[in-house]
Amino acid sequence: MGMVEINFDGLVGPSHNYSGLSLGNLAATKNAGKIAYPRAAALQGLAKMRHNMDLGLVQGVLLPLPRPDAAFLDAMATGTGGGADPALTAMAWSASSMWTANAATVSPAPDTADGRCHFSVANLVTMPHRSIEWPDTLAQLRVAFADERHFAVHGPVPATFGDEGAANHMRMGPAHAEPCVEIFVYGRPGGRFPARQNEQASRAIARRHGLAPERALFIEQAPEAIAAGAFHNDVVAVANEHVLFTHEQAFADREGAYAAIRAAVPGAEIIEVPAARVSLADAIGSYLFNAQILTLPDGTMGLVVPGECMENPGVRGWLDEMARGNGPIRHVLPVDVRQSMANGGGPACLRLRVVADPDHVDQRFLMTPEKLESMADIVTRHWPESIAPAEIGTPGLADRVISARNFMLECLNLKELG
Ligand code: SUG
Repeated sequence: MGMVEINFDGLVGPSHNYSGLSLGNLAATKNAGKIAYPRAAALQGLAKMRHNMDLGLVQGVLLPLPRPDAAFLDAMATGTGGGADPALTAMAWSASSMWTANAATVSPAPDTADGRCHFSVANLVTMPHRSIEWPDTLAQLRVAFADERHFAVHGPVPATFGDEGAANHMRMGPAHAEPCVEIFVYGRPGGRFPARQNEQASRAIARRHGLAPERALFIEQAPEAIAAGAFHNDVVAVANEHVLFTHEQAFADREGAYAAIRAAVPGAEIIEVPAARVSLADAIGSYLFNAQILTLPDGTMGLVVPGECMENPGVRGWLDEMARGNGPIRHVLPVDVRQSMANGGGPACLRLRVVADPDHVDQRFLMTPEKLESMADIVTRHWPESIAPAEIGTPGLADRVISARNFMLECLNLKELG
């Protein structure tokens, strides 16, 4: 088929819950302790996949990791019964692997020295509940992208340096299948909230992926953006081909960042949303930038935004104007991912972008309309309808969560991930 962008969405796992585990993620903190709806959450995610498939795009999926994480509970020498530490229990139950933008950093084949698509699984060390994801994520990536003629899947960079994957990485250039410039955005520690992406981690990834120095830019995220709740760059900026869609306050040195991008990417178009039109608080509250910019089959671009953007008059007004204007993004496409949004995960968090020939990927991870229907059926039959905080850690629910995932693995013929 040739190289295309494939979005690998994380299927929302059956243990999806609101435990407020991410300091600096304002939505997750605000919704801590609420009742979660895993079945509705997974169906919303599947509907988003269907939406993008209906646009004529190739869609992939990554599966939830085994939860509760028994190996973690075992290593922490805490049981699952009465005396267990509730904080550790919540970590072991988190369905946070749904946000596959944090699974890995991906450098597609046209950008790398050996002409293979490179993956580095993210260590996610800043948040304890996320630091336990990478071994199972790595195992899954090694199955999905097993063909070593086309893919190289690396382990994490040392835990000394926090790495949160593609959420802090953008790629700009003439077209997905052509050599592009990779932009790594890192945070400087010392602010009110943790800076989750360390510059050294980003630089190590660029080196191990074999990016030519002139094809890698390293840009500091604005400390005020992190302090306002932009715990990843993809909460305030997103890029596609020659287009960067960004909030005015995304980068520490705005002018310097734009100049570097314009110098490295011929024809770069920067769509900046001024703070005077949409404040940082409104951008973060609506998740305007946690959007997918998709190149549609007719060559135009569409912006897949969370439905929440339509509820904020300032954001909506800005989007309406943009779509009517002469710019490269002509279609605004709202989707409902409210269950994920309440934990700080919008449309862009839920997907890992890979540029590859779909024929080279393990077909079990590629969606078809029939597969989507079968998966929706399993979710409807086996995913818990709701999870209240008091139920987290109970043996009955643990059994349901484990067996729900097993049904899905069976359906996709992926029992080796068990
Ligand atoms: O790491 N939320 C995730 C949201 C990740 C969003 N990803 C991107 N921006 N790409 C996080 O903060 C909350 C889970 C809880 O609190 O139970 C959580 O992990």
